[in-house]
Amino acid sequence: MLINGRWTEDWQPVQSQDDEGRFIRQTSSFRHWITPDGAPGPTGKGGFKAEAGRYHLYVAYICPWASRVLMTLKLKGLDKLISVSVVDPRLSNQGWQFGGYPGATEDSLHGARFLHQLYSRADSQYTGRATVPVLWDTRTDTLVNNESADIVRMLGSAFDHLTGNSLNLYPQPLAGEIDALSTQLYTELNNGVYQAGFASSQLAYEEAYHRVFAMLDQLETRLEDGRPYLFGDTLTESDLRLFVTLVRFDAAYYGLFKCNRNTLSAMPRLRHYLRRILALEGVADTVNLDHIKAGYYSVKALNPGGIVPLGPHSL
Ligand SMILES: N[C@@H](CCC(=O)N[C@@H](CS)C(=O)NCC(=O)O)C(=O)O
Repeated sequence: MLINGRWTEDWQPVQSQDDEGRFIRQTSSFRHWITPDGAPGPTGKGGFKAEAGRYHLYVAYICPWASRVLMTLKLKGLDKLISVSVVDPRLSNQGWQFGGYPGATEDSLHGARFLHQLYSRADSQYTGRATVPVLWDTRTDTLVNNESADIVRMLGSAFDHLTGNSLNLYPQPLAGEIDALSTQLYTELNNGVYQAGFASSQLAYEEAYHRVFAMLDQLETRLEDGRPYLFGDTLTESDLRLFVTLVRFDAAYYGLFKCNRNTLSAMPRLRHYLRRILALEGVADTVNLDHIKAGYYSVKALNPGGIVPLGPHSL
């Protein structure tokens, strides 16, 4: 991680943990918002006006949080207004790095070798981990926001006057329910699989395992009435949250994270739901199964030999 803007030790997957060995994820620290006119958003400072060609996004295809931002970019037709760099899926001793892997890119803005260089460029005293996604402002040469929940929300509406895209992933009448379900999806599932995978005690692993499958069972039941999306006919942020974990489940979480009561392919409604979202225009471009497998299985603490499983071959 970075301490006062300097890279200090080899990258480790576990960020912090509690006394019982439960994995704890770091909270994000750059929280400015792009808005239509540059007025300040709910957090951070103003000055980040929605403009074509001004912003750049750094992502990893392996990362579910970065991927939901990429999905938003595609679904909202923003990929022509906001450029993207993709890190190498394999974590190095200095965390995310650029180039050198099929489908990854260089840092087209700064030519950085490691993602952490962007964090210390934005804040020379930054202390913390260098995570994806990163939303970068080329005008002021700084990091706007590194919290995917914020980025999904702001990309969901800030550029609508420029794109004419009216897809609303956060409709006001559903806002309360979306927030409640999103919190539950995050704790039980999106982060729940990581808590199973990175648990450092049997107790912490089993707790997380049971919570993951209780949530999946609950979702399988929710889809029983044939609804296409979690809230019926309307695709929302919650569907993006769920999709990114489902699409990684059989390839990474089932094996590497020991979430192996059953594969997702054994849950017919969730499987159909996954395929339905994957078929939406642009979404398949955000899913790279090869990066997902290579990335997760590069975490030496969980897979010291670095062997990447051959299957599954498709979703
Ligand atoms: N709160 C962040 C979490 C992002 C996150 O944890 N990203 C992971 C990859 S899935 C990461 O970059 N980890 C690198 C590290 O912790 O050093 C968000 O949702 O945007």
